[in-house]
Amino acid sequence: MLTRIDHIGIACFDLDKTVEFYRATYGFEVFHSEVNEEQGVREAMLKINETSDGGASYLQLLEPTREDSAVGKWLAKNGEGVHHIAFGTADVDGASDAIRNKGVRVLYDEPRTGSMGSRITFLHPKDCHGVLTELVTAAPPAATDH
Ligand code: V0V
Ligand code: CO
Repeated sequence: MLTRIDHIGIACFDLDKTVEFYRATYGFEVFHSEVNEEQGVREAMLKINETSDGGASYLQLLEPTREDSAVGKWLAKNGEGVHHIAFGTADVDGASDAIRNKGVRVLYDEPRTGSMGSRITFLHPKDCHGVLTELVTAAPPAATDH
């Protein structure tokens, strides 16, 4: 059902400085960047590796675009660090329903738009042993415009 780590979401105060740290320290380059106004983030995706199901794994660096966003609130409380993990699945709708039926709170009734045209939803961290957990179905290759 869940076939890879799609990404690890890392909250930061200054996206450009954090991108530069990952480039200078590890040699990771920005694969894609965008602003997601609905989620209140400016983000950069650094591709780490391809995966056997045709997808890939990324680091997702996140800077809030407003203080009252999920990442803005989290940063004010915790400072910079790992904000969420995201599992990749071919079927985010089916995975959401299956996990909801196990009694875990799925935050959205329907998946919303994520990075690179993906469809995403989140599981409540209080139901996941303290880990904000995202489920992602990547856009079909032709729909990815980066
Ligand atoms: C909050 N809590 C967390 C947490 N955020 N625990 C672990 N990891 C996190 N990231 C805890 C917090 O410490 C509180 O625990 C409790 O949950 C309630 O938190 P709160 O500060 O009162 O905040 P809420 O309830 O207003 O919001 C928390 C939720 C919110 C998880 C509901 O952050 C949310 O809707 N997140 C989903 C959307 C999101 O994160 N978007 C940004 C990434 P105590 O103190 O009560 O014990 S966008 C993205 O990933 C994209 C676009 C993509 O991948 O493509
Ligand atoms: Co994410």
